[in-house]
Parts: sequence; structure tokens; C-alpha cells
Amino acid sequence: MAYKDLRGFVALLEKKGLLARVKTEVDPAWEVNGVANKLINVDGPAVLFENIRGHKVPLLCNLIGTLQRLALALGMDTVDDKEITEEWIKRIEHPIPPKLVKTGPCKENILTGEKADLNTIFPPVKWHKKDGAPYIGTLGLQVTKDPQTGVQNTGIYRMMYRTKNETGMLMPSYQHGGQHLRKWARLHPGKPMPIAVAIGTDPVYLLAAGAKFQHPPSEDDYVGALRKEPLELVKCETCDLAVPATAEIILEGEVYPDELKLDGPFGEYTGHQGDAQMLHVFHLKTITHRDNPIFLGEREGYPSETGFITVKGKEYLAYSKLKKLPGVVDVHAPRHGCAFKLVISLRKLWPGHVNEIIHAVWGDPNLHRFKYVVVVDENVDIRNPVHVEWAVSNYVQPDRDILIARRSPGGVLDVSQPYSRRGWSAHWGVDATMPSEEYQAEGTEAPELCDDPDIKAKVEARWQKYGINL
Ligand SMILES: Cc1cc2nc3c(=O)[nH]c(=O)nc-3n(C[C@H](O)[C@H](O)[C@H](O)COP(=O)(O)O)c2cc1C
Ligand SMILES: [Mn+2]
Repeated sequence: MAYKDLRGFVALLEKKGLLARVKTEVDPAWEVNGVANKLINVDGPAVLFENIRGHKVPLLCNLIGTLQRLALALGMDTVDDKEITEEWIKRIEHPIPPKLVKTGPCKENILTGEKADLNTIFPPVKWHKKDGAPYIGTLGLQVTKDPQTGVQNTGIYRMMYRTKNETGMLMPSYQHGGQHLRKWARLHPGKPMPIAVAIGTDPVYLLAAGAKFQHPPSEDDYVGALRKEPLELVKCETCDLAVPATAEIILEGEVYPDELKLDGPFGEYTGHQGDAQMLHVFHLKTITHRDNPIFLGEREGYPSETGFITVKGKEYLAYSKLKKLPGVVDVHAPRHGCAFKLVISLRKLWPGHVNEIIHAVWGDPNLHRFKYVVVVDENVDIRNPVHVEWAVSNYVQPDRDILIARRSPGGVLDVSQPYSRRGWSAHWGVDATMPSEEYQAEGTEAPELCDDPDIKAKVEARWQKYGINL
């Protein structure tokens, strides 16, 4: 890999002209919010705010704000979405266990007791005007350990700043960390579960934290697969967890399964201001950090980096699982679908095949929150939303082609449900394939497409001769 850690990646981006340094003083109360929002909307560069009013630590934003930077993080020089997907799938087939090293740059400073103060490392950014408080964890990566199997997990669960050593944490039970907390509560009643939070890691580790994987092995092993070399981990100071050795900042602390406090509101990745809700509480014990640390954060909303970090990460799992099923040609979770929408292109092989594929998504505990599944024929480019819409508009008879599954699992941030119903959702599947069986049943053939592939190819070959500049 062309870089080792976050700093190496920042240097790579700078060399390619994909990093902006903002040297003028910016106000953490509103200005980071505004600049980060503009940059994601115009496919702008990553940005390092070097002069945040009242704070010494610089803040890096919009790091994975384009497909190009997602590819660069994986060591690829392309913007071909499908190529990136297939490379990811190929690499994660060969997990590489992490290497435990004695120490690393993340231990250059160790702050314990009174010195363990979040204000020393966090420029207090108000990511959205109506947020209840600055959120220290937007791209904080939570490391937990399965209390039964001992396998580590890394996810991204947001954290609201509460006091110098206390934050909120949104860790619902459908996430692997939330599952660990449930198991912990059963096995160690009344005791807090250790959690470490890594901020500013190698971006491959960040992508793995935002993605979904089958466990075992751990995200650590999948990072090894994606980097094609073992991830270096160091032991925490206060607990039996291992964290990336080159991380900018590590927070070590614990969460009590039964302790909930009011958290929020917060501007969510779907583009809506969320409500205040009762969430878990993280108690900080120790901070370790590199010399001159860089703080990493993301302005959530729509669009946001979450579209590359988490939506793509879920697409990759769906792609690898569904591509193994007969007839599946391509699988895509568009950014605009906010991890609710999955589009599949299929070569139909038997009557009912489309419904079977839709149920395969809803029947999988790691994919079942795709509440909107669209299936199209193999000739439709599912990475082009206009083509998908063309298929839906042309081929769907709603009373025949829409499948509804009631009382299915739903996301806690799904604004289509009022607050009291969050966590539950109906799911809908749309069969937007040409209804060839219907035509066959009445003894006719379905209409063919009128494009002529042979003429297309011949014209391409002679294109220069026409003198038309496109
Ligand atoms: C910026 C950002 C913030 C996120 N915040 C949360 C969160 O607060 N709670 C949550 O459950 N998921 C959140 N996610 C999504 C999860 O990290 C993602 O679903 C991941 O797959 C969880 O993996 P896990 O089950 O291994 O923990 C966030 C993702 C990103 C990119
Ligand atoms: Mn996981």
C-alpha cells in the first residue's frame, strides 16, 4: 500500500491535489459545518482546518468524500464503481490476522486521571446548527470484544460530548458492538463493558469499521485482507482490547449496559435533524495520542461521507453474498438510498426467481435492513439510477410486481416511521424485470429492445470518419 497511516494518506492526497489546507481561523460553532457541507456537495477536496478558533488540534474532514478517494484509500487509481466493488470482494476472501506489536505512535502521549480530558484533543465542532452539543465521535471507531468468542469488532457509533470524560454513544442492538453489550450484560451483570475508540486511523481501518462483515474473523483480519498485509495493533492501557498502533488518538473507557441518558438532537446521515433520545454513555478512563494529533470528523447529512463509508460497505457484503446465487449479475446500493435501497440485476431462470432473490436479502440478518429492493433485467445498468427508473416505469404493474413484507426489522434513524415505531419496518420489493412469463402465458413473446448491438459496434468502429466532435 502506498501509505501506512492517516498522515501518509493525507500526504498522498496532497500530492495529487486532493487536499485543501484552510489556514484562516474558522469558528467551530458554524463554519466547519458550512464548509464541509459545501465540499461534499461539489465533490470537493478533503480539507484540513489548521486554525480552529480556541483550539490547537487541526481537524480533517471530507476525507472519503468522493469515489476517487475511496479507491485511493484501497490503493486503487480508478473511479469505476464496479471495479472497486469486485476488488474489495476479491481481497476480503483472504483475511490476514493482525500483528500485535509492543508499542506504536498512538502511545506517544498517555493521559490518565485528571489529564484524561476530551477538551485536549477535540475541537468542539457543532456539525449542525440544531445539534444538542458538539459531537466528538462522528468518525470515532469503537472497538469491542465478543464476551463469548473473544473476537474483536470495530464499528462506528456516534458520540455526543457531555463532559470532559463522558460522552453519549448510539450503539443499537442490531450492530455488532450492540450485540456485544447485550451478551456482556448477561455474562457480567452490573459491570461496565470496556470500549476503545480510535480516531484518525489508516483509512482502510475506517472503511472496515463502517462496512458490515461476517464474523469471525474480526474487522482487524479484514483490514489485513484489504491492505494485503497485517494490521499492526497495540494493547490498550486499561483493558484487554487491541487498537491500531498508528492511530492519531485512542480513547479508552467503558459503557454500562443499563445506563442511558438523553442524547441529541443530531443531524443524521439521512439528511434529517434527529430527535433527542435515551442513549448509552461512554465513560473515559485514558487518552493516548500521537504527538501533534490530527482530529478526524465527518459532517453527517445527505449527501455525506457515510454514502461511501457505510452504504458502500453494506453493498460489498450484499454483492459478495448475492453474487453466489444463481442468475445474479450485479448488486448495487446507491448512495441516495441511504442504505435502505438495494438494486439487483438478474438473469431470470425460473418462475418466482425474482421473489426468491428479494427474500434472500430480507432473510439474511446482515442484509435485512435493505427495506427497498429493486430487481431489474441483466441489460439494465444498475449503477445508473435513471436506467433503473426507466425499468421501473416501464415494467411494473404495482398490484402484481410489488412484494410487501410486514413487521420486518427497521433502522432507528428511518424517518418514514414515527419515533414510537422505530426499529420495525415493512419492506417492499419491486420486480422491475420485463414480465416475460406473463407474455408467454398468453402464448406471445415479450417485446424486444429495439437497440441494435451490431450496428452500435459498427458505428463505434467508424466513429472518427464522421467528423462529429462530442
Ligand atoms: C459517520 C458515521 C456515523 C455512524 N454512526 C452510527 C451510529 O451512531 N450508530 C450506528 O449504529 N451506526 C452508525 N454508523 C453505521 C455503522 O458504523 C455501520 O452500520 C457498521 O456496519 C456497523 O458495523 P458493526 O455491526 O460491525 O458494528 C455510522 C457510520 C458512519 C460512517
Ligand atoms: Mn462487525
